[in-house]
Amino acid sequence: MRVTRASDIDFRNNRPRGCSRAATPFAAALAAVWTDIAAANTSNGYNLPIGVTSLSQGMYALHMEVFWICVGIAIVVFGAMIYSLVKFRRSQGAIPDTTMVHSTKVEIIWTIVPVIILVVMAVPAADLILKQEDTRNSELSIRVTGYQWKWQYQYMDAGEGVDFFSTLKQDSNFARQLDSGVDPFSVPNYLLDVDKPLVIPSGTKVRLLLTSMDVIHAWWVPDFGAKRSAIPGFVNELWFKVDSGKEGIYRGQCAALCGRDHGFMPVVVDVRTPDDFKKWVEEQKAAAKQAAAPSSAPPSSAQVLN
Ligand SMILES: [Cu+2]
Repeated sequence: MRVTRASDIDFRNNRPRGCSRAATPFAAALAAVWTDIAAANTSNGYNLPIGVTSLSQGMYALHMEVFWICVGIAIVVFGAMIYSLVKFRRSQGAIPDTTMVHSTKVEIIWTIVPVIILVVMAVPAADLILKQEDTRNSELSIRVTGYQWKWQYQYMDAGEGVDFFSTLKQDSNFARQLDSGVDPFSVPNYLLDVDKPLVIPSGTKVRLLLTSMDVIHAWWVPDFGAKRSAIPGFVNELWFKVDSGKEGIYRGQCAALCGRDHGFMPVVVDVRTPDDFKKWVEEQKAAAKQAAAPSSAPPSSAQVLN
């Protein structure tokens, strides 16, 4: 089946590109949404992202399962309702049945059926929640601290000693200023880019320990199915394991209204292969060592005079 993408739709005319017949905007939009749902296409914002971790894929599967149950319920309920409205209308000579005021059989059925539906939804949901909370056997821990309005990443385990802040990238920060004169559409990844992203290895169970130094923030990357509050005085845990072969840049945002610049503290994660990650850690440690080492250069004349 051909997958419809956002780029395939001519938004000015609200119909698929190359469509010679003038379809109504609503019908075209509905057709596009339906095609995307059927093809599990999540690239255009109509649906949840499937993501790159087992948790995000589990969330997507659960979401679709509940969605189809809702579609089934809607068809049965609205079908019965519309059929009854049409078939038993007064103009057709329908006579109301005023004798049936109670039916134990019907009451048992409409109690048991919803209970079964709820259990069918609750079992996989509980299973997924238990998986989300299971941070055992993580291979890399990173302490994440929220500040108004930036993130600090402090590595433990294999990355012990690596410690840096991640703030909004300069071009986005400049463009967002009042009367900057910069068209935000000209800035790549406007408000979704940082000076120094969090770097993690693929195929590795990464555990984040989240806290905050001021107000409540929330660390959120939709493609990881990962979102948790960073609360002052508490340490919350969160884990994800990005599938091998899914290396790349993933973006998210602070998801708790945390003050004036809440919209300006994005999250960017650079997922690398374990070998590339090891190299990156070594580079960071070498750079930190160099920065901390006392200068071996002879003092300048100005320093001597002082
Ligand atoms: Cu925040």
